[in-house]
Formats: sequence, structure tokens, C-alpha cells
Amino acid sequence: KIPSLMEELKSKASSNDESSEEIQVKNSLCEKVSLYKGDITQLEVDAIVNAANTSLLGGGGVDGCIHRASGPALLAECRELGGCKTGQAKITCGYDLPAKYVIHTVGPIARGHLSPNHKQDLASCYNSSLTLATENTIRTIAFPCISTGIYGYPNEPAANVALTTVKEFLKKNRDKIDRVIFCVFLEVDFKIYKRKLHEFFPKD
Ligand code: AR6
Repeated sequence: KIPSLMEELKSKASSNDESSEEIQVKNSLCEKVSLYKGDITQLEVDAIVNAANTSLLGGGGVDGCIHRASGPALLAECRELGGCKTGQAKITCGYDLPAKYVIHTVGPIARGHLSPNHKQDLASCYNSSLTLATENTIRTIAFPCISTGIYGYPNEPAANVALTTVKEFLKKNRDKIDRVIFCVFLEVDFKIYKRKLHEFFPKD
């Protein structure tokens, strides 16, 4: 279980009566991001993000894992959504998942060849998912490494896009999101994010 950010904030605030300290902790972006290695379907958060395809009717990779763990009601709701364009996002319930919602987004198909459009589309996946989250009062959200599996977006450039886009979004929406979890599955991504997280979100 991911520790509750509010619990952390409360204990930090109560250990120091200065209200300025509390404000500083709440405003610190590095307090709002975490790295987790493992299966995203196990996370008890408001929403997990699915790296889906334009049909939204399931597939392999993390998409397959999410549909298996959520159950057939997820596919039934997805059938009503009329698909999703690359770079956009749609929301469903989480059903049998510990997460309340699933935000389905469709990453670009890179397959080794990267163009500026791929980068824009990948950034748009993170932005659209976060925007949809705030519109639905979702305060904790976990992302897989969108497009880096079957869709072949190289791992390190993908992490750069993910971290840049999440950072920019959090800067503008500090009060709306409590935590973004980068849920990596592979050791290669764990190493990349572990190194980069401190660069992008330095401790004050
Ligand atoms: N939890 C977290 N991450 C996972 C899990 C999991 N249970 N399983 C895999 N990953 P991919 P894409 C990681 O291929 O590249 C599907 O068929 C995986 O190691 O799932 O965006 C869709 O229907 C990788 O780091 O998504 C689309 O057709 C990351 O999730 C297509 O694949 C993304 O890999 C989308 O391809």
C-alpha cells in the first residue's frame, strides 16, 4: 500500500508548529512524486493509467494485465467509449481493481524510429491523463511507462518526456494532485527513473 501523503504531511506538520513549514512541505514538488517497481494493478490509488490501443478493447502488456485484474465489466464499459485517439485519454471505473478508476491513454507507436510527433503524442498522453484526473477529483495517480513496451518508444527518451510533462503539470496544479507514482515494471526503467527523479524533482 502506498503511504498516504496526507498522513505524511500531518505528521510533518504536527512535529513543527510553524505554519510556514507546513506550506513548504505541501508546495514541494518532490513530495508529490514516487517511484514504484511492480505490478500497477496492485496499487491502491485513485487512478491507474492504462497504456491502451485506439480500440480500447484490450490487448497485451499492461493493458492485458489491467483487464484481467479488473474483470469483464471493464471491457463492457470500454465498449461504450468508441475508442480513443493517440495522445488522448478516457476514464472508466476500476471494478475489481484496488484503484477506483482506470484512465486509458494511447501512446504513439514508435518502433525504434522517433520523430517530434511521437514526442508530442507521448507528452499529450501524460497531460491528457492528468487533466482528466483533476476533472474527476483524482488526487493520486500511477503511470506505467507508456509506449515503451510493444509500441517500442526508447526507454530513456520516454522517461524524459514523462518526467518533464508531469513536472510542468504539477507546477501549474500543485493543489489538485497529491501524488504521481511512476510505476515501472522492468529493471531498465527502474534504473533510469531512480537516476532522473532526483534531477527533475530535487529536494529543496
Ligand atoms: N504493471 C506495470 N507495468 C507493466 C505491467 C504491469 N502489470 N505489465 C507490463 N508493464 P506495454 P505500450 C510495462 O507493451 O508499449 C498493448 O497490447 C511494460 O514492461 O504494455 O504502450 C496495448 O493494447 C512497459 O514498461 O504498452 C497496445 O496495443 C510498459 O508497461 C500496446 O500494447 C508499457 O508496455 C501498447 O504498447
